[in-house]
Amino acid sequence: MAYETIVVELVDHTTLIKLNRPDALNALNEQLLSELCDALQAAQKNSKTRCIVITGSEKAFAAGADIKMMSTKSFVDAYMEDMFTEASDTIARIRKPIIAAVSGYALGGGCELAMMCDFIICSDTAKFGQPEINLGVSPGLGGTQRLARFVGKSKAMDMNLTGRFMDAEEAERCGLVSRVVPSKKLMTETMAAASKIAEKSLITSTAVKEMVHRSFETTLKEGLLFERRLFHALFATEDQKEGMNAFIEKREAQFRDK
Ligand code: DAK
Repeated sequence: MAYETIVVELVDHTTLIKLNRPDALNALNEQLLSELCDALQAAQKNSKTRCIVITGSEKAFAAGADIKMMSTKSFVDAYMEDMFTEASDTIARIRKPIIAAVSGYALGGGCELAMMCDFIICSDTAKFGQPEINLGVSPGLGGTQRLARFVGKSKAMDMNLTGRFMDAEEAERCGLVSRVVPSKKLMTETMAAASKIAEKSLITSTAVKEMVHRSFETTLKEGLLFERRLFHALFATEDQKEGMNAFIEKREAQFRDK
């Protein structure tokens, strides 16, 4: 598929997806989301891809869903088209690790897209927000749900009710992002993190992703059982033998995803 709103590149074992609607600060429209989903599914299928990075431009990761596209929609349009549900489900079904590299604005659907990734690395220029309330709507892709789980009720209420933006330092302090790096180093740091992940057994990184995601879906007791059972299952892999033998033999492990 030839893409018009994203740029996709395979760098070593990382599929790098760059949102590319500079005139609209990467606002998410149907075409962009459809191309993003296509690229993610292709990366999931591509045996060379072991990690995925989604990024935007220096000015904006994404300034939200496309307001111009949404402005004329009626309730019936939004409800019957089930706007964005397919994209949201598709992103959630990707099993390989996904990192969001955020510079500049990550607002509304942009903040929600970043939160759908497995973790966020941001530059010191990043600004996160759920300003939908200023448009007379609410978030629709997790801005009230994921944000509350990630940063707690008080901050989620503050962000969603006032529509204010959160800077990078606050985002790191409250656990929304895993690291803040200088703007110029955003892509090198993120790609280095992706390379680190790519070195691991894909079976293990897939299992770990599933385990952490399960922690948001279930009770602690069930989550711990799920973790333990998958942990037990990993002893059936050659990669477990290789990883442990490599440690004992004081050498780097060579994982083969077997
Ligand atoms: N949509 C469309 N165009 C946008 C846009 C957006 N979200 N954000 C920016 N742009 C466009 C601007 O209109 C402008 O285009 P031209 O006027 O040049 O044609 C261009 O990008 C540059 O923007 P500015 O001139 O405004 O640039 P500034 O540096 O002055 O300001 C800004 C940057 C990010 C502070 C400002 O652009 C801004 O406030 N943007 C809107 C942010 C926002 O409100 N985002 C939330 C959007 S609502 C759903 C699920 C999710 C959602 C909806 C439905 N369902 C499941 C149904 C999500 C909703 C949202 O995200």
